[in-house]
Amino acid sequence: MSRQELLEILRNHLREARFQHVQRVESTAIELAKQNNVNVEKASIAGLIHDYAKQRPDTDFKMVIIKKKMDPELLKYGNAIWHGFVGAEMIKDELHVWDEDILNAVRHHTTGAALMSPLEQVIYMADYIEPGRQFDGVDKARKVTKASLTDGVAFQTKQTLQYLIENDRLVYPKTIETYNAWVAGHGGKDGK
Ligand code: DGI
Ligand code: FE
Ligand code: FE
Repeated sequence: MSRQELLEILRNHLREARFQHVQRVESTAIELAKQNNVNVEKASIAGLIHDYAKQRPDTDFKMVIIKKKMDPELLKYGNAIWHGFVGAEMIKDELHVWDEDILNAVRHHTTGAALMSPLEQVIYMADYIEPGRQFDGVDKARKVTKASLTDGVAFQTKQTLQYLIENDRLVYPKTIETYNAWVAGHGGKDGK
């Protein structure tokens, strides 16, 4: 499938604001890929498709979780967690993307993971710092990520967990694994 064909599919799947977001994530991912010796074409594809499933109804996600015998714990969560983990399955079935590095970048773009390939790190960060993002600390996040991709991952992970706790949100276990590996494991007093 050409980039143009993929863009048409995404345009039909996503609301305009979300369609613009994924194109900004693509540009940011390409930039980060070049700076970090990551495959630029994979960064482009993963950036474009990372939110492919974001606008699907909850019933679609629940059906896939059950049909594919995914972890039933997933059913306790919602769109924020499903659109990555379950979205990757929809991408395989509907877009026929089979590259596991790209699929893992989609799976882990919201929660991160203890082990993330450089491509996964690029997509995790590009989604967080793309030029349309506006939140307290985004400029710091951009600066840290430009200096060091892995420091960017640690920065986002800490901010996100703090945000979830402050708002009494359900924390997906993978989010805690990411925190333990990337924040507590790096220079903290329990760290290596
Ligand atoms: O899809 P986007 O809006 O572009 O961005 P995203 O996929 O990174 O989603 C961000 C949202 O996901 C943000 O509101 C925080 C939320 N999130 C991240 N980790 C967790 C989480 N929500 C819950 N409930 N639990 C988590 O562990
Ligand atoms: Fe997302
Ligand atoms: Fe996104």
